[in-house]
Amino acid sequence: MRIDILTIHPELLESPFNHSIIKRAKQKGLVEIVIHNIRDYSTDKHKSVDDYAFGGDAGMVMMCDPIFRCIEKLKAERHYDEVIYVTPDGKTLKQGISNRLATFENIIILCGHYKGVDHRIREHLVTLEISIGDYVLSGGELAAAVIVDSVVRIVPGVISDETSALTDSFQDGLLAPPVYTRPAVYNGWEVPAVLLSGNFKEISKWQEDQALSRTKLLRPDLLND
Ligand code: 6GU
Repeated sequence: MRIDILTIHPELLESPFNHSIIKRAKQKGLVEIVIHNIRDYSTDKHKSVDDYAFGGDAGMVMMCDPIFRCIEKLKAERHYDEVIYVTPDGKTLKQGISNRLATFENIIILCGHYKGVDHRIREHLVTLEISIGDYVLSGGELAAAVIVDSVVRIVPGVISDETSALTDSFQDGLLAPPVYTRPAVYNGWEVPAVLLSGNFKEISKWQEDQALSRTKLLRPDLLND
């Protein structure tokens, strides 16, 4: 899978993709993440990427031309399954969206800043708009990093223990059960006895019961979706 990210702050995206699971996915050749500085596609002598909003509103708007030129260059090189714009007024990211994105060959993620991008980019080039939740961020870069992380970790082959990704919270619509490691008693605090029993049928049943009761208690909204 190839992910192209368009931003005016490429430095914000240097670190998140060079650690842990995403780093290993890149090393294994399972994903390629390419960051593009939108400013490199500006054609005026000041390398402008934004301008005043029509209508007299305060704040700057990201201009069409550099974004258009960058997207058109990429589209001439390969087919893209989605051109995603990260924005607080997009569809809220859920596991199901990440699962679908993980099946794609190539995607573009456009990060907005200031008051956002010229709406004509959204109307004519963007195919999917995603928000990561109901709060405002300074720009789309951290949201893009969240989306990429949630997608890359479920690309087949990325997590070597295939079952591990499938037992994540949300993957079955429920929160994950509690987990423990050695020692079996710490400070007098005991690990639930069933987990030490070696009875895998009983252990599975306990984990399923825990997942359901914790979801009912902590996120009852998930059970109605
Ligand atoms: Cl995708 N972008 C910005 N700027 N703020 C957000 C967001 C995205 N999702 C939630 N808040």
